Amino acid sequence: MERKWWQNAVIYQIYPRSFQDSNGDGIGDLQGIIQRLPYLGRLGIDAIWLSPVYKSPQVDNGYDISDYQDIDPMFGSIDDMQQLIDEAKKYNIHIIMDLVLNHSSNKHKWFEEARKSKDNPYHDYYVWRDGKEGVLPNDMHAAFGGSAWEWVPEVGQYYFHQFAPEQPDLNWENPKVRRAIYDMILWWMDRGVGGFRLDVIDQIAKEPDRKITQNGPRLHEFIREMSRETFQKGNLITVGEAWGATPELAKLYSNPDGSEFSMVFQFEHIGLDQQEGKEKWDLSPLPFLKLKQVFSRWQTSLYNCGWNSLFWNNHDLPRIVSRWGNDGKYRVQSAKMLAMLLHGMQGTPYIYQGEELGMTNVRYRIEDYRDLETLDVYRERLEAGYDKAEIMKSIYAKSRDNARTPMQWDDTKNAGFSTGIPWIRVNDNYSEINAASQVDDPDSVFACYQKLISLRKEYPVFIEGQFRLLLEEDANIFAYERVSESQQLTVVCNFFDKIVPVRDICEDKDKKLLLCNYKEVEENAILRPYEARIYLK
Ligand code: TEU
Ligand code: CA
Repeated sequence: MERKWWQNAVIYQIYPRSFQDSNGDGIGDLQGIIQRLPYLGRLGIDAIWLSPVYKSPQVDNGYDISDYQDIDPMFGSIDDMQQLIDEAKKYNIHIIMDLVLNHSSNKHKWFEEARKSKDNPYHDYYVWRDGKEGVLPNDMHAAFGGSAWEWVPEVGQYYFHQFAPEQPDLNWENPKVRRAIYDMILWWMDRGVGGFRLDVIDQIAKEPDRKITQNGPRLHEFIREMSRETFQKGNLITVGEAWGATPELAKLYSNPDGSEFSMVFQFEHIGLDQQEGKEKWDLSPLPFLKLKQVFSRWQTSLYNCGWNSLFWNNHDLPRIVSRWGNDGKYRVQSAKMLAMLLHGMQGTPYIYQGEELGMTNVRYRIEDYRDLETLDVYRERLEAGYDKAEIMKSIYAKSRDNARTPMQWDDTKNAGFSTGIPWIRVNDNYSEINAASQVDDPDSVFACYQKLISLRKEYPVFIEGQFRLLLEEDANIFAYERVSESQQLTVVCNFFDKIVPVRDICEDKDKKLLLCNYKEVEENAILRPYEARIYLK
């Protein structure tokens, strides 16, 4: 298999506004990230996925872009951005920019022109429908609540927005829009970025008259054109966010011929702990056997014909140690187990800021939440008569702000994140959970991630080995093997807080223990709470 650099790589996602503040305004920024490059170099990651830092009114924390080729002053300047790209290279770290191409901000000059009149040259950069005020084109809903249609009296039309009204959908049917986007991507490539993450990319070929949002008929045509016109001119990593992806579609998205992307983020595992056909707020216990089946299907489906991304967390998701691990007595063991389980699989692993420390969810008063999606659901469900305690239970479990509390650097004020007042409250547990207390501790969660990153570089079987699920029906253990011509990995994880028997998997004397999340293996025949082991043969 001709290997690409990103197949050996481990990617670290930074949510800039919560990572490191360098000028005391309580908001993380680019100079703060530059200050923390030595920490990221020590962790051993190969690239940073940077959530948006472009000019933006910040309605959706930067996922509403008003200038794709300039940096919002709250994060710094375009010179700071270039400095980060150049400085990161000294640590062999590529910078991956987050491209939000499904929609722009309503403050983008394109939209400000487009809304002036129907014959404005930018009008068809967006998706408009004639209508009468109060008579919606159809009953489509937006992801952040309310109708997907917004009335503009000046033109006597509605525009389409899959997200907030301040995030009007771009019209990809218009070749001028596509050309402007490709020129912008090439501009970033010329500045030396190492790749792109493409926000909700499977929603760009929308057809609202047929109520199509994901996987529209022209989607792969648009993606292939964009790839030809831009990505294929460089040696980039490209990862598309595709909530509607299936393994079959992922074979197109991550075709080794490079015709579309390197890989996609698919979310089948992420949706498992919500009630069927409902929203993420409608909680349901994790079906563990199904989790194993989902991972196994994605691993086997893409083997030798595509490529997986591997992730538990991102800036939209609750923190995995609270979600499917144990953020109390077994926080360290379960955080390590989840890391070992994921990093032993085939694909490119993504570490979300703070995941490498075992950072946890929060339980704030509603006044302390900042995310519009959280505040929308609180208001909507209160108005709909839901019990307030039930609403807060959903918010504690699934609010995106769980991932957006400031990075916990040390046990000084504001966890060393800012000398000012942080834009969002720091998690109260920062004095126990922080980088300073872990970077020199060989038994820390941080050290476990460092080890996993180095093992991936040392043993080719992590990259090449064929995945096979073991103990498929075991209700407590997630075990699999990875087999290449010369090596074999066996990964065995107890997913729960109790002692469980493990049959002969660990008995094989030819297997060398590469990593365990307890100080040592006492008894081969059992796994302690959240115990995980990686063997090499
Ligand atoms: O997220 C896409 C998306 O669908 C998520 O908003 C998801 O539906 C939600 O988080 C589940 O609770 C991307 C970005 O990652 C997200 O931060 C943006 O808000 C969204 O697109 C709009 O750009
Ligand atoms: Ca700042």
